[in-house]
Amino acid sequence: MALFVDKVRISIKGGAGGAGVASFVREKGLPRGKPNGGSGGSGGDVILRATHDVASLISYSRHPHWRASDGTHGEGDLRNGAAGEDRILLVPLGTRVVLDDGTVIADLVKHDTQITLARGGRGGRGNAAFMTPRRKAPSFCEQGEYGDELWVTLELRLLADAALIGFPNAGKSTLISRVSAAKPKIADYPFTTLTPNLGMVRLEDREFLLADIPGIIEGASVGKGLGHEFLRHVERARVLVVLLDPTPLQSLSVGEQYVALLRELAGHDETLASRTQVVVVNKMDSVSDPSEIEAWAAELGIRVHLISAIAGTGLTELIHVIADRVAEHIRKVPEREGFVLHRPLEEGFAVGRDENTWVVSGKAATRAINLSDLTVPEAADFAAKRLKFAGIEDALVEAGAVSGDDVRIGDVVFVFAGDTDDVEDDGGLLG
Ligand SMILES: Nc1nc2c(ncn2[C@@H]2O[C@H](COP(=O)(O)OP(=O)(O)OP(=O)(O)O)[C@@H](O)[C@H]2O)c(=O)[nH]1
Ligand SMILES: [Mg+2]
Repeated sequence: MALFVDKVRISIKGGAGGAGVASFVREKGLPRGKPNGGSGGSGGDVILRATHDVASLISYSRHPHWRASDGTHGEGDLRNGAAGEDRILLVPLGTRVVLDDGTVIADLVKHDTQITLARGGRGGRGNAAFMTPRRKAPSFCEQGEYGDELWVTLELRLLADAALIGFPNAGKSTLISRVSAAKPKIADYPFTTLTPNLGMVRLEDREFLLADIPGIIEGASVGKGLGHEFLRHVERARVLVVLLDPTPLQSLSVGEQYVALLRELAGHDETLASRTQVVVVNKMDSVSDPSEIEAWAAELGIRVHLISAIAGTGLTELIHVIADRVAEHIRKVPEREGFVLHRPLEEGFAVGRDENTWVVSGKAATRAINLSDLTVPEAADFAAKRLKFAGIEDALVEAGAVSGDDVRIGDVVFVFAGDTDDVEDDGGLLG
């Protein structure tokens, strides 16, 4: 049996940027020539891309950890490192991306739409990049940045054109096996179908994608049976095919089944109650007196299709009717909408307090001190300038930091030197 996986939580990580390098041209007679350290390559991104070539999320349940490759380090002679390769994760159409706080950041319903989930780190610059008229021989360089790291949940909602809705045993799987190439398990006990089956129905020049989902029972919308878990696959179906069973296998009459099924659909999602319906009574081969069913159908006032999935009666007409309803819906709602939230880059910084230490977090802050060796005075001066330039020094003063306080940024702790007007002359705020 093919496994159907429609929800997985995965860990993703962008590649780390390569480090820059500090090196110098070797010239005869000179201790140090011009700086020629190259920059590191950026890390690869982790990208999620929807495609109709993939049917389930199963590969992700087997391998929950995905990362893009790292950039390589810069080298002397102005050679820059190579960028890390992006990692592209293919997912089925209808995949949503949910953050741990419940935010849905993407709903990929179209072929080839994608979202960058984790950005790779920037490569560090080599010392050649820090050369200025005043700083002719910088001896420091930058480290590479780490890539973004996060967990997301991928949730699949099938994009079937029509979905079969019915109580367990109604004959949903039998029907899909008769009208498509799908080969689901069929048996005379409830909950034979545990995961959705998809089948492409083709007749003459028409085709539509039909889904057979596990049987729904009363209370499904509040978590009873298997139905609830799979009701979300019904949400996007253009047409609901309500399949009723007139045999004593069911404790409810077809009329009662119909009312109960609609109640469960509405309980799950109100818009489902008004979705286009095709109402079908199956197993007519085992009904000796159809008059009761016909009377109910007349009372209902909508067309009810009487079929036998096993005997094959009424199936051609039913397929045409479903195809008509699907086509009507496509004319009204041509393409189902998806979206990708463009999350702003977290470039800013924030000042907080941890016991007796000021803590500055955020990319702007870690970038400012992302240098190869902060014990080198030249690098420390440079970092101090960057902190001042990024407004971090002012923010610390505003928050109440005074000279002598400990400040932590990333892994580095230093002593705050107060509001410095000219960081270059007084040694900077890195103590
Ligand atoms: N007499 C008769 N029996 C049928 C017909 N269609 C299905 N059945 C029988 O009904 C029983 C249930 O059929 P399934 O197709 O497994 O039903 P289902 O709706 O998929 O059931 P679940 O997967 O449990 O929800 C099986 O014993 C079928 O052989 C029909 O047209 N006539
Ligand atoms: Mg079934």
